[in-house]
Amino acid sequence: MGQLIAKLMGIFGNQEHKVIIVGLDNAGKTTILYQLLTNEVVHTCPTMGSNVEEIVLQKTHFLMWDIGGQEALRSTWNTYYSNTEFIILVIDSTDRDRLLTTREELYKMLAHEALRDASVLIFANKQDVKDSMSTVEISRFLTLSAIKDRPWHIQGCCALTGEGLPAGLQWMQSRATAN
Ligand SMILES: Nc1nc2c(ncn2[C@@H]2O[C@H](COP(=O)(O)OP(=O)(O)OP(=O)(O)O)[C@@H](O)[C@H]2O)c(=O)[nH]1
Ligand SMILES: [Mg+2]
Repeated sequence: MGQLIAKLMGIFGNQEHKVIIVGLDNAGKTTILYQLLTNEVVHTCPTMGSNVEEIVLQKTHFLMWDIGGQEALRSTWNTYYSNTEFIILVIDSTDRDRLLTTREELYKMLAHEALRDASVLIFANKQDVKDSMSTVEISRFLTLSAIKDRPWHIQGCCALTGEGLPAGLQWMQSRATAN
């Protein structure tokens, strides 16, 4: 019965897709979440726990969990993993020094059993800043082309203006309805 309801909800587009927004502190995760929700820049403080909001695009419902990225909080990310369909990895494209740390966090997540079926959207944020790393540069460093076991997509964006965010959301929406 539960499965039938889930299927019918899927047909009518009301199924909720769980998304986790992860990435190092200061990457812009919370700014992205509220830019997507309100089309405005909100004043943020470092997230200590998480924020959760529902975002609907063309009848596709995403339940978005924005999780604090400070080092001490990263070990708690796995408590959010169950039933996750999409990982949004947010990268501060100006933060060359910590791209290696981001890479390590990415591959740790990809190896986690609970995220085995999750697709990955990478937002290369802060593209408005001069000399920020391009999506090509980031893709190479993260060796994204080696990820063969799941769909992934990288999108440059600026959370302050919202540029690039709809395109990323659109990619998730097309993946969500393809399944
Ligand atoms: N220039 C620029 N600044 C941005 C952009 N996105 C976010 N910021 C700024 O980056 C800072 C951190 O943004 P947050 O959204 O709080 O970062 P976070 O990833 O949620 O950080 P934690 O909650 O600590 O994990 C804020 O001062 C934002 O205004 C962007 O696209 N460009
Ligand atoms: Mg935050």
